[in-house]
Amino acid sequence: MSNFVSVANENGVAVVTIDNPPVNALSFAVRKPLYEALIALRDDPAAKAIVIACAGRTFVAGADITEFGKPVEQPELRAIIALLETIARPTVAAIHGTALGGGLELALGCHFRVADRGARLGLPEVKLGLLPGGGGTMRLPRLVGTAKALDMIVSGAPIPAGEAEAAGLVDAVFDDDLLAQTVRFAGEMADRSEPLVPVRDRNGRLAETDLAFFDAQAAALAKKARGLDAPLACAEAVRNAITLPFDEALAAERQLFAKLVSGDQSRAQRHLFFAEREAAKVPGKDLQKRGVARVGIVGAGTMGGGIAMAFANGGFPVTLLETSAEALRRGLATIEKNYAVSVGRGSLSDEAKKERLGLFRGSTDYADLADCDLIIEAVFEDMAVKKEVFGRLDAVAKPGAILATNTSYLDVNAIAASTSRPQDVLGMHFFSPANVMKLLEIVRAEKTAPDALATVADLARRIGKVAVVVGVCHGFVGNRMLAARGAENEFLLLEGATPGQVDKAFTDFGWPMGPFQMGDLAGLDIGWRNRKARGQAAAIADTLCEQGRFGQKTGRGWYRYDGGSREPAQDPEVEALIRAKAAEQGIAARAIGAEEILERTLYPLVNEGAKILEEGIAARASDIDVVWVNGYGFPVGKGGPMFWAGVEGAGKIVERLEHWHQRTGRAIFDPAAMLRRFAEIGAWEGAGG
Ligand code: T1G
Repeated sequence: MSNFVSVANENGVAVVTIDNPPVNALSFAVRKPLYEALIALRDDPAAKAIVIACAGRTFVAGADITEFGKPVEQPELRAIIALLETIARPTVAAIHGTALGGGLELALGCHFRVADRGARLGLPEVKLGLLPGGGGTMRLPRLVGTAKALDMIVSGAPIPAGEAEAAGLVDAVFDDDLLAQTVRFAGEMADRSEPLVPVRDRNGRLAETDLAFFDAQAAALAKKARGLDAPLACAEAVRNAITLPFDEALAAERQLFAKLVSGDQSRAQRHLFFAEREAAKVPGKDLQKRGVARVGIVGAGTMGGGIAMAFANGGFPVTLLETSAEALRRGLATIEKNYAVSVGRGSLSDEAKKERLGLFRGSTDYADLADCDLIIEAVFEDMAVKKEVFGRLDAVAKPGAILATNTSYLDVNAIAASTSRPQDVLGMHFFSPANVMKLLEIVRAEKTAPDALATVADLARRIGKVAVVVGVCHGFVGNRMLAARGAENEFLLLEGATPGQVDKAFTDFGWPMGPFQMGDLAGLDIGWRNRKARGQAAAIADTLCEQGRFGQKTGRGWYRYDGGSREPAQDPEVEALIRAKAAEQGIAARAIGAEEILERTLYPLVNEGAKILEEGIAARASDIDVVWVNGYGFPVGKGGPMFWAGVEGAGKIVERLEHWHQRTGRAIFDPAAMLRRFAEIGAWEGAGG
């Protein structure tokens, strides 16, 4: 056989083992010997049944994503599955870890599937801008029904083995000894007399489908697609499984797949798949991670409470410190309320809530942080307050404990310098709500030790965060670029655009909401306080705040929110204010289209990203994409600002930036050298592309 596929005989049952670390991806190097092994076994009467299993930590986690966009080498996965379905002896997939994408499709080509209790099964292709291309859109509905299949394929979310068994996807679940149990199971199936029916011929569950209900379900899911093609294609393919003969539907699936795989959206989402994995890598060979068993949080406010929940959700005991018993009581009460809301929504069980709350230890005494391996400060955003806290942490924290600040803007080097252990100090910039938002900017200060960075990057994965290591500058990567994206907002309004027009340009581009609606959601008073602290002004926004228009929380901001609704309504008072401010500055209104709005907001965003790369604040352009997609809602189908710049055309971006620089003289339009270089060579130089 080959290094990647081996065959053994266990009591007359042939066990085919795939071994392609780390996740047994179905690369050509696996497909070819697998196909050959199955052909040999098909024609080998000695094998009374065939088991397909995997070595290592997981069953097949899908096709090899790195092969997409390249010429396809035969045999394809489809051919292997078609061969499997011709085998007249029981075939059984033994699933442990994850069976995802092409891996689950391979298992669906078997007569039976058995799984380890801890296994998860799913078709996540939609997260790569694709759809299951190995017959999953028509074999899965035949086992679990069309409603469940549609939900699994359009969401891409895997399900646990127990749920898969209840849904009819797997035939048995074992708590241990998977392979031995599977061989026994396969032997029993071989001894049975019932005819073997390939999944492709099981139409019972399809016949149960209520097409009207299905179409309504598909329409509701399509609404959430926000310009992404893959979810719609997924729904269309599953509908074909209901309405068309198997082979016709399979051919249609292939066409839909071919269209998606060569499209910009899937290229963008595949870029993000690898970018997220690269972003968390800390340079340095075999860095020993420090042990982290207990986490301390200083400050039980909105951020501190959310961060504490993120760690408790990850199974970490948490010590939550506050300045007074009353503040502590309030903080813990908010945490309990948040968990109760999740229980109410059915996204958390009562047991899990109790378990998580059991992980919290409240305190008002710094000494209680002495046994923490990581302490995160989440207090008021003021340098003097931060330094005072770090001075006290320096006194009580044990040697080797990592001290992290959750500052969004302040100089982490200065905070580190206020301790005797700057090598143990770094930034952990969470995004609100910290127990929900996936992004974590890990801020590397000048003296931060690489093992401290590696420890925190690994921790981030364990609490379900997407981590990006960034350098120290004002606003780090995300907030610094956000300022550049927003710098033109007021000018656009003064020159004739309305908040509604600007926001529509953004939502049409694929953002969940535009800058003005986002401002109203976050609260306009936050930006106002920051501007005042930095001696900056924004004529229109400052006036709105002076009038008490802080956004949704006061029912009025850039928009009106009548009767507590969250739906923004245009407000003629705001438009009158804008025109008055423009008149004060002698600016006449003119028609401003969506293209100009995006040029004057997204091109400076990319330009600032290029400057950040030049300064080494971000190690790779793809890191910036991960920040913006996971922290600021940049559309996944566009791959992030730096990837999008490649699709949009760096030459065009430079030319238009120069146009606006000449016209306005504003520095945000002055093209960065790194961006000009990108326009020349078509790649972000010295950066991970
Ligand atoms: N192809 C190529 N490389 C892969 C890969 C894949 N499918 N999955 C993971 N890797 C690499 C990854 O880049 C990383 O590399 C290493 O493996 C460990 O991954 C025809 C069209 C399985 C849950 O979408 O979700 O099948 O950084 O860090 O956290 O219909 O990997 O070490 O160099 O993520 O333990 C569908 C993708 C493909 C699943 C494990 N499958 N993988 O998570 O490890 S499309 C997926 C995952 C398809 C068919 C279609 C996760 C995981 P490096 P990791 P992990």
